[in-house]
Amino acid sequence: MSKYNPSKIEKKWQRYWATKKIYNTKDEPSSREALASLGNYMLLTEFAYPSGNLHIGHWYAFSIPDILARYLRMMGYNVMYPTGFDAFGLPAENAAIKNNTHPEKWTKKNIAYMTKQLKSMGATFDWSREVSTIDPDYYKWTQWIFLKLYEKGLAYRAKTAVNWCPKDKTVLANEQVIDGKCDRCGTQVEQKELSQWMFKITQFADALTDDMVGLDWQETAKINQKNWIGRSEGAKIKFNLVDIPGQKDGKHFVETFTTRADTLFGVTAVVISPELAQRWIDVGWQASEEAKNYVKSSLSKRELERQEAKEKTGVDTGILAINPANDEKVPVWVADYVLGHYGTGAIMAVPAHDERDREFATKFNLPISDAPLRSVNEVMKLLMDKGAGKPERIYRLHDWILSRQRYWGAPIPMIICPKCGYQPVPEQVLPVKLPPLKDFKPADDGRSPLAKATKWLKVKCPKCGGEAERETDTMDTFVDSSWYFLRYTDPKNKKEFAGKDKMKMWLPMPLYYGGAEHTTMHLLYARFIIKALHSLGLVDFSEPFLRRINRGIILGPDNQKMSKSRGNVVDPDIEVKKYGADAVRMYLAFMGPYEQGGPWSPGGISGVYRFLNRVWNYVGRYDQNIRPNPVAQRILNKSTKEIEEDIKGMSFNTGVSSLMKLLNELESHEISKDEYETLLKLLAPFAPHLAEELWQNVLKNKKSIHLERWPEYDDKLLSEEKIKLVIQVNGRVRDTLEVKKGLSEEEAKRLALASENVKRHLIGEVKKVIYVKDRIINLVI
Ligand code: ANZ
Ligand code: ZN
Repeated sequence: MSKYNPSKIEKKWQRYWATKKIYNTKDEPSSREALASLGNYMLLTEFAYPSGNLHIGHWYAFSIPDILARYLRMMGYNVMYPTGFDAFGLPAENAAIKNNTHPEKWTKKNIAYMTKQLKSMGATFDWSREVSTIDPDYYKWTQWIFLKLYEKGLAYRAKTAVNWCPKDKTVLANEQVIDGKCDRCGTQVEQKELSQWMFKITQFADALTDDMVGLDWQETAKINQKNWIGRSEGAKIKFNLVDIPGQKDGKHFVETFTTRADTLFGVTAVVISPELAQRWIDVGWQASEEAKNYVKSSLSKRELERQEAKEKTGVDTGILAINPANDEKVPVWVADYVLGHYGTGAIMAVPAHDERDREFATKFNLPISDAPLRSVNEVMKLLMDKGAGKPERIYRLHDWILSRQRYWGAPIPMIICPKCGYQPVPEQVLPVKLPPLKDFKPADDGRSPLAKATKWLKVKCPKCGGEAERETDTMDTFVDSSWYFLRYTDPKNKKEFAGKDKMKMWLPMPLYYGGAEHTTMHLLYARFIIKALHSLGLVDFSEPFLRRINRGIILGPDNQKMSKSRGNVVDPDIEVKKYGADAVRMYLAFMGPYEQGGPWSPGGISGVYRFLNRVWNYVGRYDQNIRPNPVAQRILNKSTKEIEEDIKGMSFNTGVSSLMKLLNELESHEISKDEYETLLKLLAPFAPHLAEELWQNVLKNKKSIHLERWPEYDDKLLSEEKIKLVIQVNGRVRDTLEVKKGLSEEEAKRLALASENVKRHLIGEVKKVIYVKDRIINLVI
């Protein structure tokens, strides 16, 4: 037999699988004759953005879930494992700018190249269902969904404090600001007040929090998302103000948010945020120079910087507030430890019970009251009777700012008429196509480059027919990806984003793989969009992803994050050339628990490669004329169970070890055709090309191994498994018996006593028996 040559066989089988379309999923339950279908099963890995090249992380993301996809197919499920490209958005556009090309050209070129690379993985992708978010047939529905949300008031435009990235020259959502920096380019983000399009995600804040209970997600992912939404139960309490210099009437108040209404009698100050102070200044409060300067300098600081400051700072405003509980007058201070965009932007300070307030009071010599706590009921009743407070829930979550002042995105389908204001683009004329634009780079004035597409810009107002202009902002790319999984169920539909009958067959999704960084971005947005569509009656379910698995990260051989500058980047193309796709896939599976990832080891992959060579060479041991071998059968039976449980439990690494152990055990035996076939089927999900080559070319089977049924194991055979039991007398080995696994102490003792060799050494009575199940029995005399 020839040498194992993956580069030769892998391409060949990839072509064969594609021509035979064996991974194209039909909507109706599978009718493959050999398989009784167990039903539809959609599993998905987050689609990639066309960055240019597949890195090893992509391989980890896509080829490992493919093991499960293949196993489920062999079990008889009608499996859909689609993929596509998240091709609009900042990352693609920035990369294009860096490479001095146009985003459209760049993106399309990369999609073509990466598709080729993805195909070299030998995964079970159904390419007939591919979606790409830049396809007008796709973004037509992104725009349509926007319009539906707009109709119901879930999309709106308002002036708001926004994160502005000066480098990318666009607004970012809160989720896209990591430690005060732009998630895309790492630049320090600035705060601005701008009018933007927003989605009312906060309307679903409770559902997004509460519905997580029923989801099978990693606990850390649930906690992170819950904290991000940050529901807080408390009360809003109103403090009337005594006097404000420069203000005419005396009817002013400040509202505070507290989670500790029971501490109301211990309030010794009201503290407002610099943001709120600025609003007071804007409406005519004549603040002292000191206060004005303090507000100004605070506002130039980042929120994080303010929160992490070692020392509390602040200025007395000179204004007094009246505690509604006891009519006591307390000073109003402005201090930057109070955040402008949380709660009401003002607090009641209770130094006796709150750490931050205590630091503040200590620094500025404010009194610390020893008033006793009251019961929350008592306090709430008092406040409600006076109309000075009510229970309130607040959230850390803000509405999702979705407009971007960038070219490479789906245009927001709105029209601005000087007479009628904002008007939606009529549904029938969707999509609003992105106009070709040579000068697509972001502008310094904060206006979208689409303003330069003068012909495209001019449009008739759909309401009055007068001259109007199109909205020039495009949508955040997370809008595109918030619904793409729906489209896989019905990718060619011209009338709907997906037919309800089709969605019913596949969704909600049983299993979704992705990166941990998406917990507070994509996963949150997609859950919101589904809840919004559900509330509009457009989908039948309110949670898209029943089970979620965040994969680990592949590190460089030096145990560090891979990066060009460190020179520790592993290029999958090179590894595939050297060892073949099967070895790369199998090594990635073998590396460690999927949820942990780990460092790439050159020794590790060559070890897996040697194993595949051994499988290849083992074929020489198979002989047409060999009869079924009960020992080999028992070994295979046990391994089938082990490997099946490993795959089902996502323990792919132990699955590979089980395969290795299996080969070790089999290598000392000759096996029949049947047994050899079983071995190949167990190998098929892990090393699909090698298994196919041996299956069709050596065993001369006519159909693909990937259409075969997964081997069944016999539980009875497992319990009849034999082990070697060591028999000792007074701690010295006197015999070894091959016995049934799982013997009771009684049975073991009976067998031990029957051994001739043991009998010879048994002088006297057995006083004690020490029995270690399936290993040792020691008779003490
Ligand atoms: C009085 C009090 C007494 C408070 C006490 C706490 C303990 P969470 O759970 O995070 O919602 N707070 C309210 N708005 C704030 C803002 N904009 N910036 C900074 N702090 C703010 O925390 C709610 C508590 O954080 C509120 O309850 C308030 O302080 C403070 F013994 O009110 B508390
Ligand atoms: Zn009009």
